[in-house]
Amino acid sequence: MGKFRKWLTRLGMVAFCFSDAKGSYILPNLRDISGCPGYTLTNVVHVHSPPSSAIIGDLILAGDPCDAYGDDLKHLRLSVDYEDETRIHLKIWDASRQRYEVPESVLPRPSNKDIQASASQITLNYTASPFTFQVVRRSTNEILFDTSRHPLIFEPQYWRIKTDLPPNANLYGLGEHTDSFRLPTYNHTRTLWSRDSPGVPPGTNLYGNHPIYFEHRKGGTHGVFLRNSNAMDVKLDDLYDRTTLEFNVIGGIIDLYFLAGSESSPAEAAKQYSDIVGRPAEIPYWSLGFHQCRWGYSDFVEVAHVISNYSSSGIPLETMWIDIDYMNDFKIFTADPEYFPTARLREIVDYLHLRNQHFVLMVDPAVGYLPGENYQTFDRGVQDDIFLKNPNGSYHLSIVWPGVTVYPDWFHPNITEFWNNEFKLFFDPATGIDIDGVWIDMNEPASFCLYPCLDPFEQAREQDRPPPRPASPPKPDTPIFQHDNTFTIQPRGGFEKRSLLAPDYVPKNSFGTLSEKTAHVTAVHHNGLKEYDTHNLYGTMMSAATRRAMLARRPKERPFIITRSTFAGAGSHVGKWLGDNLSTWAQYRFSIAGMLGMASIYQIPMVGSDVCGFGGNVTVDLCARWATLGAFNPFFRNHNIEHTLGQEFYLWDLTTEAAKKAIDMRYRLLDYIYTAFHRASVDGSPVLSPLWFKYPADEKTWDIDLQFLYGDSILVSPVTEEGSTSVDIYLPDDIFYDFLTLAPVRGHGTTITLKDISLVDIPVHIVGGSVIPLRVSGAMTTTALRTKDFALVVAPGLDGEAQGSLYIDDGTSLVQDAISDISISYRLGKVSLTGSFAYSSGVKLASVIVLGLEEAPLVVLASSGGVSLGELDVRFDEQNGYTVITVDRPLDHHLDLVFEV
Ligand SMILES: *[C@@H]1O[C@H](CO)[C@@H](O)[C@H](O)[C@H]1NC(C)=O
Ligand SMILES: *[C@@H]1O[C@H](CO)[C@@H](O)[C@H](O)[C@H]1NC(C)=O
Ligand SMILES: *[C@@H]1O[C@H](CO)[C@@H](O)[C@H](O)[C@H]1NC(C)=O
Ligand SMILES: *[C@@H]1O[C@H](CO)[C@@H](O)[C@H](O)[C@H]1NC(C)=O
Ligand SMILES: *[C@@H]1O[C@H](CO)[C@@H](O)[C@H](O)[C@H]1NC(C)=O
Ligand SMILES: *[C@@H]1O[C@H](CO)[C@@H](O)[C@H](O)[C@H]1NC(C)=O
Ligand SMILES: CC(=O)N[C@H]1CO[C@H](CO)[C@@H](O)[C@@H]1O
Repeated sequence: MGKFRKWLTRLGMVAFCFSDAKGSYILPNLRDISGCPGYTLTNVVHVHSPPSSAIIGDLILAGDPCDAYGDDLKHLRLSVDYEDETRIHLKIWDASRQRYEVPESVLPRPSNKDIQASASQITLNYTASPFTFQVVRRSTNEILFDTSRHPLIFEPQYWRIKTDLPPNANLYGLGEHTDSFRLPTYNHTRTLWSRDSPGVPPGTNLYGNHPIYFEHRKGGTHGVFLRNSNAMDVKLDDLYDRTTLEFNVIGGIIDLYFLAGSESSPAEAAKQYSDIVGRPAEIPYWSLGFHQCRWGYSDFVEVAHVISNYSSSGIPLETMWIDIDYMNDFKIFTADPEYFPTARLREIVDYLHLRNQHFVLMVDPAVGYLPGENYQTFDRGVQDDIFLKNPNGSYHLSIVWPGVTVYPDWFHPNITEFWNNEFKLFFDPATGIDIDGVWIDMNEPASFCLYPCLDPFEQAREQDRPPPRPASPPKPDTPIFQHDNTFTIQPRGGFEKRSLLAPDYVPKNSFGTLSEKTAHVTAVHHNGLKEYDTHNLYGTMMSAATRRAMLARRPKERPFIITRSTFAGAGSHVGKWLGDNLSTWAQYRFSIAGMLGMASIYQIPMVGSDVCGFGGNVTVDLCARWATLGAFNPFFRNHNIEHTLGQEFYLWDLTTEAAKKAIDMRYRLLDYIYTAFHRASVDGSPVLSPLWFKYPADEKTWDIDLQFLYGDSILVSPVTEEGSTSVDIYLPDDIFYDFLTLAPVRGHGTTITLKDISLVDIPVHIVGGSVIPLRVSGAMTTTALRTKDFALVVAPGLDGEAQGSLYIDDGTSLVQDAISDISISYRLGKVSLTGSFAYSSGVKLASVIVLGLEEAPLVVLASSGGVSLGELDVRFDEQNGYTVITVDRPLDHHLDLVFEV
C-alpha cells in the first residue's frame, strides 16, 4: 500500500454517490398555488423618449396573498426593453428591497440599442390585470412565450413564471444534463444547482448550469435566457393540448432575455445568445491535438513511459496530462518530492517541449487547511485573507483531497493577485513546472464533508484523508461583511428575512439539501454575497481567475483551460470536459448530446467527453469505437480513473489502429474545425450542431442526437450499439459524400443502414454545398501538421454549387499580426479563392478535388487577379466520380480555376 492508497478512492466515491443519489431527494413541500392572485400593472411609463419603446411600471399584488412559500411581495417593479432587433429584456424585481442579481463583474450585460418595438422581430404584448404577457414573433404572429393562464408569483424565496407552449414542444438546453438533447417534456424537471456528480446520471443536476433554452418549431427557432444563478427547478410538462414550462426559483430576480432567433436558421439563436453571454475564447491550434491523461499514474517514470509508448506506437500524442497524483499530499501548487519531484517533472516538460508536445496539470480550488505546516499557498491565502468565510468570520471548512480545506473566495478584491502569484511561482518556467494549459476540477465547489459537517476534522479522519494539525483558526478577529464595489447590499436589503438553510421551496438537488457536499449556502463572500445566491457561479469565477493567471504567465498567448463546472458565459474563458462519466456504451451515446448542448447552445464549443470513459474498466471494442468518436470531439482526451485497467490507445492493437485512423482524419480536418472555432469567436456560430440546425424544416431531424455535424459541413454518424457493425443513419433530402471514398450518397429523408463498419471506422459524410479545406496528410504533432500542404474538397450541393472557408493564423497569439481568411466558392464550373491571404503559412494549395462530377473537365485554366497561370493537370476517378486538379501553388493570392468541358 503506497502512501496514496490509504485514502478512499474516487471509485469508492462513485459507488457511494450513486447510492446517495437515489431516493434521497428532499421532497419539495408542494403548496397549492392555484389561488395566487398575481399582480396588476400600473403607472406604466416610457422611460426614454421615442424612438425607444422601453417601459417601466409597478406591479401591485392583485388580491389576497397566497403566501405559498413565504409572504407574497406586495409591490414589484417591471421593465421591458427592446434591446435590439432580435432581443427583448424583461426584468421584474422587488420595489422595496434590494435583491441579489448575477453581478456584472461575473456576467456583463449586453449593450442595449434601445430600439422601437416596431423595429423588433418580436414584441411583448401584455395584459395589465392580472399582469401576464406574450412574446410574439411579428412576421408570423406566432406566440413564443405566453403566461396568460399563469399569473406571476413572487415571494422572498420563491418565484414562478410559467408559459404555455405548443403540444409536444421541441425544447433543447437547460443543462448541464445527460438527458436526451431534445428534452423530455412529460413530467420532467431540470434542476440547476452545481453538483459533483460522478457517473453523471440522467435526470439529475450535474456540474454546470445554463438557464437557456431553444425552442424549435416549423415557423422558427427562438431562445429564452434567464439571467439568474439561484437554485431552480425548471419544470416541463405535457397536457393534452399544450406543453408547459415553468421556472421555479428560490432567489434573485426575474431577468429574462427573449431571443427572436430566426424563422429559417436555428444557428441565429445561438449567435444571438452569444451576444448576451459572450463569445467563446479563441483556442490555441495545438489544443485541438490528441490529449492523454489518467488518474492513477503512480510516478514520473510511468508518465514518461506513456509518452514514449505513444511515440513508439506511432499514435500522435500532442499533450500529456497529470491528474491530482502529482501533488504532495494532494495540496495544490505542490509536487510530491518523492513520486513527482519538480526537477523530474521539469525534465518531462523539457522533453515534450523539445518535440513540440505540450503539458497540462490539474489545479483544484480547495486549499489544504494546514496552519503552521509551512504550506505556503495556505499561508499566503491567510495573509491575503482571501478564503471563503462563515457568517461569524471564521473560515468555511470543507473536505477535499488533502483533507480539511478552505476555498478561495473569487469575489475577494485581492483574489487575482493571490491566484496569479500562485501560478507564477509554481508554474515558473525557470524554476517550476512550465505548463502549457491547465485543468480545473472540483469547482462546483465539491466537498466530501457530509452535511451538516459539524466536525470536518473528524469526518476527514473517518474518510482517512490526512488529518490536519490542530491549530487555532487564523485571524479570528477578521471583520465580516466588508463591502466592495462589486455589489453593495443596502442595509434594508431583502436578505435578512431569508432562511438560507431551509427555504420553503426545495429544489430537487440530487444530493438532498443544497449544502450537501459543497460549500454551505450560508458561506459569505468578501462582498457580502452568500453562497446561496452565487454557488452556481463558483466554477465560472474560478475559470475567469485561472484565465487571468495563465495570461499573466504568458501574456501574448491564448490560454488553454478546461473546467468541470460552468455557468452561462463560461465559454468566453475556458473549455469544458463532460466530467466523470463511465466506460459504458450508454455514456458513449450520451456524450453526443452532452457535447451538442455545450457547443450548439451554451457557447462552450471546446468540449469533449473522457474518451473510453472515466469510471470502470473499458472493453477494447468500446475504446476503439470511442477513439473514432473522440476524433470528432472538439476537445479530444483519453482519460480514466485510478484502480482500473489502463486504456491508453497503444495498449491494444485494435485501439492503436482505430486511434491512428481517426487521428489522421481529425488532423487532416484540423484547419476546417479551427476555422469553425474562429467563426465562433467572432459571431457565436456553433462549432457542432444537431442535424436540425441545418435541416430545420425536416421534422425527422428534431430529436436526432446520435448523429451530429462537426463544423457545419461534416456529418458524423457513429456506430452506437455494443457488438454491432452497422448503424441506422438518417439522411435528409440532400446530397452527401463519403469522407473516405468521396463517392456521392443521395439522401432521401429516410433512414438507411450502413453495414460492415469495422471497430476502427466511423461513418463520416461531407454535406453537399460545402468546400472542406484539408491538410494533405496527418502528422505526429500539430506543429508538423502546420507544414503540410492543403487540398480543397469541393462538394457541390443539389444546386451544383458549394461554399467554404479557411482561416489561418499563427495558432497561438492573442493578437495576430497577419491572418488569412479565405472564402472558397464553386459555381458554374469555376472555383474561386478570395479574401485575405496575409498570413504566410509557408504551405501550398496542392490540389482541388471536385466531387460528384459525371465527367472530368477537359481543361482547367488557372488565373490569379486576371493574370493567367496556365492549364492545370486534371485526373478523374471514374469509380467515385471525382476530379483531382493539381494546383501546387502557394496559398498567398486570389485564385480562379475555370473548367472547360
Ligand atoms: C401584439 O400587439 C401588437 C401591437 O399591439 C398587435 O398588432 C398584435 O396583434 C398582438 N399580437 C398578439 C398575438 O396578440
Ligand atoms: C412525475 O415524476 C415524479 C418524479 O420523477 C414521480 O414521482 C411522479 O410519479 C411522476 N408523476 C406522474 C404523473 O407521472
Ligand atoms: C509501455 O509499453 C511497454 C511495452 O509495450 C509496456 O510493457 C509498458 O507497460 C508500457 N508502459 C505504460 C506506462 O503504458
Ligand atoms: C463560526 O461558525 C462556524 C460554522 O457555523 C462554527 O463551526 C464555528 O464554531 C463558529 N466559530 C465561532 C468562534 O463561533
Ligand atoms: C488588498 O491588498 C492591499 C495591498 O496589500 C491591501 O492594502 C488591502 O487591504 C487588501 N484588501 C483587502 C480587502 O483585504
Ligand atoms: C478492472 O479490472 C481489474 C483487473 O482485472 C480488476 O481488478 C478491477 O476490479 C476491475 N475494476 C472494475 C471497476 O471493474
Ligand atoms: C461520454 C459521456 O458519457 N459523457 C457524459 C459525461 O458527462 C457529461 C455530464 O457532465 C455528459 O453530458 C456526457 O454526456
